[in-house]
Amino acid sequence: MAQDKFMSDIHLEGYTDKYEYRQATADDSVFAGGRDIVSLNGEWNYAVDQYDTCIRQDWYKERKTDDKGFTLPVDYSFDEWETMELPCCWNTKAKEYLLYEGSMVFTRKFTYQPAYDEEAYLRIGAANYIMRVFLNGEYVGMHRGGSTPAYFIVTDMLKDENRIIIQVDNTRRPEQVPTENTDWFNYGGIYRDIEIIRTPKIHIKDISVALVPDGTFCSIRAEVELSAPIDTAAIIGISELGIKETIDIHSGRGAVVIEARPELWSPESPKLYDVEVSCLNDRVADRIGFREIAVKGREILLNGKPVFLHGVSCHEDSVKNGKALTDEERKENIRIAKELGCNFMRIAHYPHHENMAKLADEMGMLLWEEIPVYWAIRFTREKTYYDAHNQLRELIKRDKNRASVIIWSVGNENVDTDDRLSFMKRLADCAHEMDKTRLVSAACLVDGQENRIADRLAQYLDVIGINEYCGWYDPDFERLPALMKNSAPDKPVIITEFGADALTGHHGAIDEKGTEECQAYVYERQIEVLRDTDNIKGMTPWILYDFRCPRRTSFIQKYYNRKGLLSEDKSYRKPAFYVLQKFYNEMNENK
Ligand code: GCB
Repeated sequence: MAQDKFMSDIHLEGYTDKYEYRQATADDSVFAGGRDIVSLNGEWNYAVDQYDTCIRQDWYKERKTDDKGFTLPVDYSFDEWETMELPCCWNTKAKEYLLYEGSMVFTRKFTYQPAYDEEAYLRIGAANYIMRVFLNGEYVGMHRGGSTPAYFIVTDMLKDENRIIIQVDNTRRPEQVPTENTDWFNYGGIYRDIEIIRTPKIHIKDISVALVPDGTFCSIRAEVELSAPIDTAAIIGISELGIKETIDIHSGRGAVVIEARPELWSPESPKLYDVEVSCLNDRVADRIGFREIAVKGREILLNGKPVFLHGVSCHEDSVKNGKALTDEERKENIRIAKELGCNFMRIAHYPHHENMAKLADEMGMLLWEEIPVYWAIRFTREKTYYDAHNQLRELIKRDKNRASVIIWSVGNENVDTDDRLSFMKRLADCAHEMDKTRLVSAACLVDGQENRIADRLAQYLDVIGINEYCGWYDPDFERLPALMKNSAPDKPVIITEFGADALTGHHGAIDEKGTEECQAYVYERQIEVLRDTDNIKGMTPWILYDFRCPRRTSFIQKYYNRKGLLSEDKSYRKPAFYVLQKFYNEMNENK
């Protein structure tokens, strides 16, 4: 028997198939605000598991003896493994892990006091890209997608003393979202919080609270979803507005529209209200801002007034912490963007930590959030669509109560083929259907032949994002005014990218690529054209600071994309920073 098992472990090709079921999706999430939470962050034992032996041999079963009771050899020793402080990206923890791609196995023990009549959700904020979770000798489930949270109900598996094992696999694969080829670093690890969310058995599963987007700013809509299809009532309270309303719940769902005149949220005045929802013996809370974002003709309207989005793009990247930024680093990014004169950030190219939107709510910064439908996705593969669709839904569910988030982006720079069009139209439709309080966009390519904005996806978007690199990949500057002249989109356009590489301290002539002077010159020329183009309603130049990038190997780049306005450690502002700052300041003064 043991011998048979050994043979199947080493010969089985489809060893991952047995873990394809119980995939956590957006439908499994639970609203976490204001709840009792047990953190599992901290020291975990770990091992690099390059050959996936953990899942080939089902280590989680901790099989110690064979059928006859003889002791079996094992290939792991969980509690003697080295430890790593989670959450983190393993790449930044030791030199030998910097370029490691593959599987790592993490495990720890923890105590827990199960309560009567409770539900316990294990939430993992993000693990890149596939994770498989095991608890107390059982398979819990798996999750796909490297930047959105996974939720698993573990109520019946929890004991006083527990052993959890999480296998994380960050192998790049062409069928994933993103694919194996991106212009950013493929960090690995469990790099966002690991926690158990405790709720009553019947509980509030989700709440959505927002200003009714009808241009009158005088009502708030609250929607509640329960974990069970029962008839009951919930109560929403916003004490600062004197609101305490009953929400009738039928078959586990209910909504109410409440007359209210909240102070409107904006980057200049980021007013937030404490909101509470209770139902039966459950209660959740959030801090929510009320604002309206809309498009009228070629204008973007914030709270009914035209707004120009002075923005900048930003990756989730840090020299020290990879994608596992600290809140202090996130605040610093927002602070620097503000110093630049920004009211808007494009947080590219995947969902960043949810605290980014929470901090943007508090500090007053509009956000563009994106899913990693990036470059050459397998647009014909239905399972790939399902993955992208689920990541989009997980993101919208996670951040839908954040006033700062005004745009969902369904992708970046995908060639305009029929297959791509139908894939991304479905995503845009999904975002529109799930959320009536935000705009939907994508960062599109220019039609290079015709030098026109002509992406067919634009008809399904509220705002057109355009990446153009005149003065850089497209060295002829004259193509930029021509592009603007050739295009007459009937919607607002945001230039979601332009830019140029510059290595800190590298000087030369304006036409010498990679110098600070060349980058500043590209910014000057771009601004000259864009400032006078009527339907450009925003821009998010590429990018706030240099970020790690394995594709970039020149002596200027040294494995970094150098299009940052600041150096990778943010200690140095390149001259282009001041060029953009001057332009934004002028615009802000002339408002
Ligand atoms: C782009 C991509 C972005 C790259 C950038 C570049 O168009 O959207 O991910 O990093 O260009 O630097 O080439």
